[in-house]
Amino acid sequence: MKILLTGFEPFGGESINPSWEAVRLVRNVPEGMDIVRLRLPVTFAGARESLRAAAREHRPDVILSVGQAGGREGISLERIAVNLMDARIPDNAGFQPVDEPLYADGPAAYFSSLPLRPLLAALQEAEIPASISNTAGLYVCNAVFYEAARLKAQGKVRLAGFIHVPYLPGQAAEKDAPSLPLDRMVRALEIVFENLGRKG
Ligand code: PCA
Repeated sequence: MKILLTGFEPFGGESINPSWEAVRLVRNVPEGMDIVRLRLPVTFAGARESLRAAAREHRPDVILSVGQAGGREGISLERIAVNLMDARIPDNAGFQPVDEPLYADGPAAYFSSLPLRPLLAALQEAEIPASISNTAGLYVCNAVFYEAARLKAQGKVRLAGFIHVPYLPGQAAEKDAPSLPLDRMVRALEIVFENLGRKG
């Protein structure tokens, strides 16, 4: 089974993005899983295009994308990708869309095709703070999630999902924000891979 696993470059004044740090450190995956890692830019156009190009090139069975959601407490298993861009801050290319659809002809939203409940149970079993989230925001992460879900809807991949991770302790220190150590994030991703075959 081939997995396209994506993380993001830093944005919003940060010098690190925990999503990419976790993605690059994932090691212990089930036998037969082949992981292709991709670091996406935090730009609406660039991230969407890179994801589509990587899907064309590698033909993955599964697309799992990971992003930073500063301020959140634990791992967020995202449930819904919305057909809208509404940016509170400009992306890394200076683009700041307000209330623009991703696809004029696309459905309002797609659901994650990951087995969210079993994944949540497995994360809780491992004592990793986690929850199912009903919004991935309307920024670049949501746009990437929508692209992946669209590929799934078109039958080009079997599963498409998105996970947000909190700040790392070093990022959170000055902000009085919650955080999660990197090794817990890496383990969370490994647990997701171990449980991908479960029925949601
Ligand atoms: N988080 C942003 C974009 C990149 C990232 O890591 C988001 O939640 O949209």
